[in-house]
Amino acid sequence: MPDPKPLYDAVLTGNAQEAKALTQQALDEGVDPLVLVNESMVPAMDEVGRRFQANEYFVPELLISARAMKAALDLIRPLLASRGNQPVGRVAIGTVKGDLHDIGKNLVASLLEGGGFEVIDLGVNVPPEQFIATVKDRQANIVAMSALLTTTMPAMKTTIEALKQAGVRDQVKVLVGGAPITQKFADEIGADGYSENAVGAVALAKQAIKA
Ligand code: B12
Repeated sequence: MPDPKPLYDAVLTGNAQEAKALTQQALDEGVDPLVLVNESMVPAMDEVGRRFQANEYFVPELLISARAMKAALDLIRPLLASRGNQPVGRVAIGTVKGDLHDIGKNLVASLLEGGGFEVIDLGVNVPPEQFIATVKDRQANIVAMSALLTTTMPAMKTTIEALKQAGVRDQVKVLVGGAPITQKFADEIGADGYSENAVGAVALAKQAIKA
């Protein structure tokens, strides 16, 4: 394992070119892509969040760090996806209505692909109707929702209610996640599963398919 600090610093300071180059170099040296995610990239975004909260970083800094994270993730995503074998289930994943954060959602989507799932990524700001249409038209058997804002957490509940109204709630397992989400909240809104990270999301999805 190379020193995690240079990639951490590149994401933290929003140096996308450097983040990409360091990621490519590490991958060429045979470093496990998940090590890069877990030891450099996610901790860097955590520090970005801390600085934002402490008024040391503002939205432009958030954006350039997110861009650097995305540049590095773009190199990692295909490698995670190619780890899978047979499709084990079909997941409709999206960040809920009103919420534009997609870094965690993209990570979950990549690992699910790596875990052998077919992933239909609906993107960000996804209204309930779009989840419902995907369940109906594409026979998704898992709905995975991400939310990063406390103000958009209720959209998860709204989506579950809408799935019920549309008569498709029983056809799917609903998984939820994102920094402000807790197991307690997941239970309260009637979700089938919650995980605090992307690795756990894959285990959860596999369990959900079996149940
Ligand atoms: C990057 C970022 C942004 C970027 C997003 C870029 C992008 N393309 O995503 C930009 C600059 C656009 C942004 C905008 C805003 N942001 Co912002 N942002 C962040 C930041 C720094 C990092 C988020 C992140 O990517 N984390 C890294 C990923 C890997 O972690 P994650 O998303 O939690 O995902 C992991 C798990 O949660 C889990 N997971 C995630 N989804 C799912 C789904 C399932 C099904 C499962 C099982 C698991 C799972 O697995 C993931 C991997 O392990 C956070 C602070 C933080 N540390 O969380 C603030 C933060 C989320 N933002 C915040 C705010 C306030 C905003 C704005 C309102 C700012 C503004 N005034 O404009 C806007 C809102 C825009 C909108 N409508 O969505 C606040 C939210 C506060 C709150 N209580 O709601 C935070 C917490 C910052 C803070 N400390 O104040 N933001």
